[in-house]
Amino acid sequence: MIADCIEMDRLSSEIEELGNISEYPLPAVTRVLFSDADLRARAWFKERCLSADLSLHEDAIGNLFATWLGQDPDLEPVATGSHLDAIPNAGKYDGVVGVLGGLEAIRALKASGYVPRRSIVLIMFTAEEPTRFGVGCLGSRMMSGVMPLARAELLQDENGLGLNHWRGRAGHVSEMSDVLLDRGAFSSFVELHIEQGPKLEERGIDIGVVEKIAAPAAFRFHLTGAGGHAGAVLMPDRHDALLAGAEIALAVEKAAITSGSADTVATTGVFEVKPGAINSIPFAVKMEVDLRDTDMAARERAEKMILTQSADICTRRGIECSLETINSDEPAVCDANLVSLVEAKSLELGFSTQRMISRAYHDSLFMARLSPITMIFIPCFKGYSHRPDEYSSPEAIRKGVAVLAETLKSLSL
Ligand code: HGY
Ligand code: MN
Ligand code: MN
Ligand code: MN
Repeated sequence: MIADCIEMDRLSSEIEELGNISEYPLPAVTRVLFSDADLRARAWFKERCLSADLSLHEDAIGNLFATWLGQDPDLEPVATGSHLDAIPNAGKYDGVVGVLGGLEAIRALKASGYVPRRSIVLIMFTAEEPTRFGVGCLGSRMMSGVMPLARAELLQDENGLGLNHWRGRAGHVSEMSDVLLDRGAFSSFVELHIEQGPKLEERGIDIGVVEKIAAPAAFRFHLTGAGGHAGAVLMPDRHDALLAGAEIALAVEKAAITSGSADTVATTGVFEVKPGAINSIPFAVKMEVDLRDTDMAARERAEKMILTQSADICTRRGIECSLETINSDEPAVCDANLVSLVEAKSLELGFSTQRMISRAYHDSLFMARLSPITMIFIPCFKGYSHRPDEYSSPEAIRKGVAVLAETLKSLSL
């Protein structure tokens, strides 16, 4: 049995080892795109792939493709993968389970003596997290053409440094046009990931089979008020950017709650105030809003409400408001045959399964534009994620890896 060839001790120690490559003191993990920690993690992972006799290719922005060549290498390969970058103060499992678990699935298939007809490619995507440039899934977004090259060239981090600066510093100097892949570049893509929600653990379910992936829309507000002396300016004469931003943040929450869909979620995750002195009325706010739903109509209703309310708030308070849409993506529907295949493999292995939607976005959201996709979810502790106490047990991970290995075998026969 392939499952008997999974070496959980090795995989668990690799997850621990990778967890130690971080910009934050442990147990928090941070690996922002092309930071020193990210570069160390990438080098470490490439070593692991080479030890598993996989051939490596990196594209112009550092998407890494580790390939197990099949007997018929001209056929479109089967792909799996996820990300190793991590937002500030994150955990050890988000993305990592799909990358190291994918590597373990391939090693177990090799150890079982299986020889694939189609090549199997393990992808480590660049910048699934939005931290560096404010946009998530940069690697898969560019691979699938959702992010045109011209737009990617304009991206800048908070210090005004662009993608060319950072990719060059990481040694990726080939033509950026090599990132874009054609539809059909892969025969299918299956991503293993922690659920990042509490459902599987609460219900004691081993495997979540993802049918739909919620799509994010993200907005950046720049609010400009009058500022002034905290003692001298009377209340009726103020144009306080922070209070306008606070009202907008509450309007964001209300828009999600009243959208008519329980799956609409909205978060004001970035809120920067200037000048940041106790005796100075805030004259400027930068705020970023993340809005999601699998139901586009509900998401659009919430978006409309946010935009209308924020304009009213700023007019009433005499605040200048400039609004930028960072991204506004379509949800992804997973391929019904792949969903049934993952379900069947799970049941053959004696694991319980549940079909579900993904509230987090993933690289699968954009890989869906290149090939049929689905995702395999495993339970995580209380659904916690993007926090240092994120956790999935070795047994939960082993089950996910076993299902992934069997699925990759079926798809590469
Ligand atoms: O935000 C997300 O859904 C993903 O974890 N980057
Ligand atoms: Mn994440
Ligand atoms: Mn993730
Ligand atoms: Mn994700």
